[in-house]
Amino acid sequence: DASDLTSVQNYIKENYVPGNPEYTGIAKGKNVFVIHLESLQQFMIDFKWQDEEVTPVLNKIYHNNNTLSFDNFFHQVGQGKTADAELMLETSLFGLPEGAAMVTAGTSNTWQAAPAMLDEQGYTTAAFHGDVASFWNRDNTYKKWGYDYYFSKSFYDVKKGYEIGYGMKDKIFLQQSAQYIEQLPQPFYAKLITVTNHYPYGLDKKNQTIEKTDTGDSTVDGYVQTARYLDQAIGEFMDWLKATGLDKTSMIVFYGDHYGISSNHRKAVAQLLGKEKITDYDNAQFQKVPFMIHMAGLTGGINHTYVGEIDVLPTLMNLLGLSNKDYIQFGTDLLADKRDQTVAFRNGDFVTPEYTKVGSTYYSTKTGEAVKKSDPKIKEVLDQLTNHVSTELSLSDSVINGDLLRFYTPKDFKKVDPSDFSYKYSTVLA
Ligand code: GP9
Ligand code: MN
Repeated sequence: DASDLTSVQNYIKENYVPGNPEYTGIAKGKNVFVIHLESLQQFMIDFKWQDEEVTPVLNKIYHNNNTLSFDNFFHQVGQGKTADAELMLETSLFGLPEGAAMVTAGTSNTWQAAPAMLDEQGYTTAAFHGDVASFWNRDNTYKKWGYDYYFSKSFYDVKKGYEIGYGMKDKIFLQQSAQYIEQLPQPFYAKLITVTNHYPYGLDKKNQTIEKTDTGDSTVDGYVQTARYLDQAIGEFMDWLKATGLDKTSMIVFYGDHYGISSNHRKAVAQLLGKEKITDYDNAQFQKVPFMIHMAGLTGGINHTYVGEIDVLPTLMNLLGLSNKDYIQFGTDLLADKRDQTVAFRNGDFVTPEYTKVGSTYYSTKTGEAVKKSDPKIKEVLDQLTNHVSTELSLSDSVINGDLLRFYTPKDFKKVDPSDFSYKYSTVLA
C-alpha cells in the first residue's frame, strides 16, 4: 500500500546523487534517437575476425571525438530480456525477478517514463520496431509510458524476404522508418529497436559479408555475421541522418540490450577471446554491452566507470536539462562524479571496480582471483555490498508489484492517460 512507498522514497533520498552539472542541459531541445542494438555485446567493439573488424561503423562511432563511450557498461536484464532493458532505460526501475514486467504490469501499472516526461517538454515521442505490435505487450505498455506513436510491423511495407527471425531486417526497417521520422514534429524522442542480430543469428546469403567464426558452435558462429549486418544498417542510418541534417540537431544514444551469447557457450567464447576457459568471473565480465552518446559538439572519450542500464534515464534527463530529484529512479547519472559504482545483476550478483560476485563466490574485479571472506574487514565490505544490491532490487520490485507510483506524482509530471493514444495506421495517414 501507500506506506510501502515511504521506505522506497527514503532509500532513494539517501542514495541520491545529482547529475553532473557540467553536462546539465547540454542536449536541451535536441532531437533524441535511442538506438537499440539487439543482443550486441561490448566484446564486438574493435573485435577482429580474420583480420577484419566485425563492426567498423560502430567502432568509428565508439572512438569518435563527439562520442561519450563506456567500456564498463553492463546489461542488467532478467527473463524479460529486451523488455527488461526497455523498462530500465525508460523508467530506471529494474525488471522483475521472474517474467517480464512489461507483460505482467505494463498495462495495469502507473509509470513515470521518459516519453511522458519529454511530452511535457514539447517533444513528440515515437517507438519503432519491425515486429508485431503486441510482442512483449509493447502496444499497451507504450501507451502507459506516454508514447505518442508506435510504428510496428503493420506500418511497414513487408515483402517476401524482408523478414528474418522476429521481424523486419534492420536495413529495410531503418530505411522505411525514415519516412515516419521525417514527419515527426521536432524536437522528437525516437526509439528504434533493431532485431536481426538475435539468436539464433541466421542471415540470408546475400547479406553475409563476413565469414562465420569457426568454433563449431552453431549458435555462436553466425553472431559475427548478424552483428556485421546490424553495423551496416547503422552505417546506412547514420548516412541518412547526415543527408537530412538531423545529425546536427540530434543526440544519438546507442545501447546493447543484453548478451547475445549465453553462458551455455563458454567453450566457444573462450575460443573467440583467445582464452583457455571462461570462468564464472569471466562470464560476469562478459555481460558488458555497448553504450554510447553521440552528439555534434560533445566532448567525447571513453569512460571507464562501472555502470548499467538502470543509469541511462537519469543521465539522459540531466543532458536534457531535467532534474530527476523528485522521481523514483534506481539509477544515477553515468557522468556524475561521486557515484556509487555497484552494478547489480538481476539475480543479486554484482560487479564493482573492486569486487565481482557470482553466486556465493566473490572475485577481485582486477585480477579475477577469488577473494577470501575469512578476513573480517573484507567480509564486512562484501556483506554490505550484497545487502545493498538485494535491498535495491527488492525495493524496485515493490514499486512494480505494489504499483506504488500510483500513490505519488512528481511535480512537473503530468499523469498519462493511455486513451490519448491509438497506434493505428489509419490515424497516422489522417
Ligand atoms: C522481438 C524482440 C526480441 O520483438 O524485441 O526480444 P528478446 O527475445 O531479445 O527479448
Ligand atoms: Mn533483445
